[in-house]
Amino acid sequence: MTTEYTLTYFDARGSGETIRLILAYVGAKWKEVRIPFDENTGAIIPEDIKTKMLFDQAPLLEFEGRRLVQSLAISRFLARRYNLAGKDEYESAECDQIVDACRDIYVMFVAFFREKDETKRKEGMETTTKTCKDRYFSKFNEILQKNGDFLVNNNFTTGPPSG
Ligand SMILES: N[C@@H](CCC(=O)N[C@@H](CS)C(=O)NCC(=O)O)C(=O)O
Repeated sequence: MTTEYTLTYFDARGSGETIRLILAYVGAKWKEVRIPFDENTGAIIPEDIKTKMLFDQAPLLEFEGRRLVQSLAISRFLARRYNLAGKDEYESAECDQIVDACRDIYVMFVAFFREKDETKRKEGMETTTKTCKDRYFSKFNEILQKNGDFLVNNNFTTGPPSG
C-alpha cells in the first residue's frame, strides 16, 4: 500500500520547503496542513496541532501511524527511504556536510529575521552575508565548477534503500 504523508507546517517555505521538494521529487502521496503565517504576529501553532509535535514546533510529518519532527531528521529519513542519500556511507556524509552548512547559513540569517532595530538588522545582514560568501558560497561555487552542477559528485546521489 502506498504511504500517504501529512506535512504540517506554516504557509511559508522556511523549514518545510525541503521536505515538500523531496516529497514532490519522489512522487509521494501527501497532503498538507498549512498553518497561516503572519509576518507581524509571527508563527502561532494552534494548541490542538501543537500537542502532536514532540518539541512544540513545526514541521511535523505523519505517516503510517507515526510522527516525526525536526526538519533535517525528516528530510534525512525521506532521503534514505527513497534512495537519495548517497550510494555509500561516505557519500551520505558528503551530502550531510553540505546540508549542515546550509543549516548554518539558515541559522545565521534567521538570527536577524525578526530584528526590529533597522541599524542592527542591516549590520547583521551585511556581516552575515560576507561570512557566508567567504566561508560557504565561494566553496559551493568551486565544487559546482568542479562537479558540473552537483554539490556531491557529478550526478544525483542515489543509493540502496536503508531497508
Ligand atoms: N530545529 C527545528 C526548528 C523548528 C522551528 O524553529 N520551527 C518554527 C518554524 S520554522 C516553529 O515551529 N515556530 C513556532 C513556535 O516555536 O511556536 C527544525 O528544523 O525543525
